[in-house]
Amino acid sequence: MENGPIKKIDIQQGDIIRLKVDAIVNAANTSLLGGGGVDGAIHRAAGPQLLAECKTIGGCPTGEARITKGYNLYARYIIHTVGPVYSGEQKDSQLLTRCYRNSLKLAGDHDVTSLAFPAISCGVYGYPITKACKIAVDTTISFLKDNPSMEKVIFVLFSSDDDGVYKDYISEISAR
Ligand code: AR6
Repeated sequence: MENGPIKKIDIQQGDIIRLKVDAIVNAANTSLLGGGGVDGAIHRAAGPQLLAECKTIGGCPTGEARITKGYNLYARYIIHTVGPVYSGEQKDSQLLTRCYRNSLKLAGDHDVTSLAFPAISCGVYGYPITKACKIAVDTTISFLKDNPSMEKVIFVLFSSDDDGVYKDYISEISAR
């Protein structure tokens, strides 16, 4: 495979709120009013102004994305996307693909050149990490091919197991 887009992808283990990027993506729910997991961590770190702005948005359907300011975060923006609750049906992968595509598109529309994603749907929503990783990476590579102004996309994994899954997949596709 042509290696350019893969070189723009980084895999890191850690906490997404610490990332020094233009925008981070939040794995939200349809209310956009906060929750646990990465959503809770982002709201705590960004501060109460984030919830105030989210209240003005009026929610977000599964598979779509909405943008807010980053407030107390380093990131200028937070892109909130709502992943599917894993059901084992075909619609899961279509919805998760749309989360990544819509988040990347919204980032590009706001001149974001560096973006960090958590593993959307892979916590409370139960999406298997190996399947979700392929969707995340493949959708991002396809976006990067068409959108050269995006310079860096970082996948931030909380656990070392998840970090390993992503690194293995990047090695696999780099060798193709
Ligand atoms: N940085 C990076 N990754 C994290 C962090 C963090 N600070 N915290 C958790 N993760 P989840 P979902 C990982 O459950 O499955 C919320 O309540 C975590 O290990 O946060 O999309 C929302 O309000 C997992 O791999 O999101 C929704 O109701 C991944 O982030 C619901 O959870 C996603 O786990 C969304 O569920």
